[in-house]
Amino acid sequence: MHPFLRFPLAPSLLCHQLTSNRSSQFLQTSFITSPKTRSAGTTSKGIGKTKDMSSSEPATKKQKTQEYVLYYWPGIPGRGEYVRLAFERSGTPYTEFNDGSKLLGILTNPKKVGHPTHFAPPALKLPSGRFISQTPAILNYLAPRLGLAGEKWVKISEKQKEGEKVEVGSEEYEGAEEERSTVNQLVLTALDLCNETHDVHHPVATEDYYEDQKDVSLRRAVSYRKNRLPKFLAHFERVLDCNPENKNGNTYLVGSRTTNADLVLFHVVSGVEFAFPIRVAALRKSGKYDKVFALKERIENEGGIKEYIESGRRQPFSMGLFRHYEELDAEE
Ligand SMILES: N[C@@H](CCC(=O)N[C@@H](CS)C(=O)NCC(=O)O)C(=O)O
Repeated sequence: MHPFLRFPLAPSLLCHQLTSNRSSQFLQTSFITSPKTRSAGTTSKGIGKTKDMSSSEPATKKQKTQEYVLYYWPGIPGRGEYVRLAFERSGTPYTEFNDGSKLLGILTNPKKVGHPTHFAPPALKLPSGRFISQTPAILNYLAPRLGLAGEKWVKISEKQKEGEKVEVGSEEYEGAEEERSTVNQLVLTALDLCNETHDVHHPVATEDYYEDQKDVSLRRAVSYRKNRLPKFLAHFERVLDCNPENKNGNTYLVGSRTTNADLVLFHVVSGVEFAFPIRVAALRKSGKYDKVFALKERIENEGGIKEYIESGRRQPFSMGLFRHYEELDAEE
């Protein structure tokens, strides 16, 4: 039976995890029968209020909220996780709307979200009521506001707090924008790796089952393991290596502080390690990508992220973007 017909209540594509894998019945069931809301719990920083939004109607575009609301599917970290990490690292309050039965209906309805409507989650509702979708667009918006766009934007924000103006077009402003664009560039490359990792298990059609494209998937996995994954890791290793601020052993992709680029790479490498544990162990052992793995370990232990992981609120990888299929993994 066509996957869409099996889940008439479900939107056509749920990050490809709900409709495209025969072995993810638990996700399918939980989506249809009990749409859950995952709201961030309380942490030591007091972020992520435990507001249950599952039964409440989402605010419309005209209603202003006090805080950011992340609209994303329930049950998987997915691409929503990249947005969560930015909030968690910076200690920024946010809540989530995770009612899978309403999500696409809201995001595609101009009466709910205004212009433009949205293709797919994640989407972020800003305190103004405006919605933004596309993971990198959301991150690029948040970066200067959350101190994750690099040192130069942090300095500007500090000045602004003191009431000092930094003019658009000034050397300082342009320098900060350039740095922010560099962060965005690296975010996009890390997300390319995320997308390619996903495409290994869905190389033909996102709406079809993995089992129905397994032959191509097995071929794609060889190329991914041998060529693509090492190429991406080598790229990031080089970036870490040539950052002059890393001379003392630091592992920042940009400058000398954590940016969205570090957070996204951290999550992608974690996901790749979940999906391809044997291959990643071999790549680790090669010693060629030590800085990339050191970055991952650094972020795991950084303020905000450490507490987030320890809180148990960080959802485990399962059958979302990053999936583990034994037959796709090998040492080389
Ligand atoms: N490029 C978009 C991709 C968004 C996306 O693929 N979202 C998934 C969930 S992670 C989805 O629900 N897709 C539905 C679809 O592609 O129809 C982004 O980075 O946000």
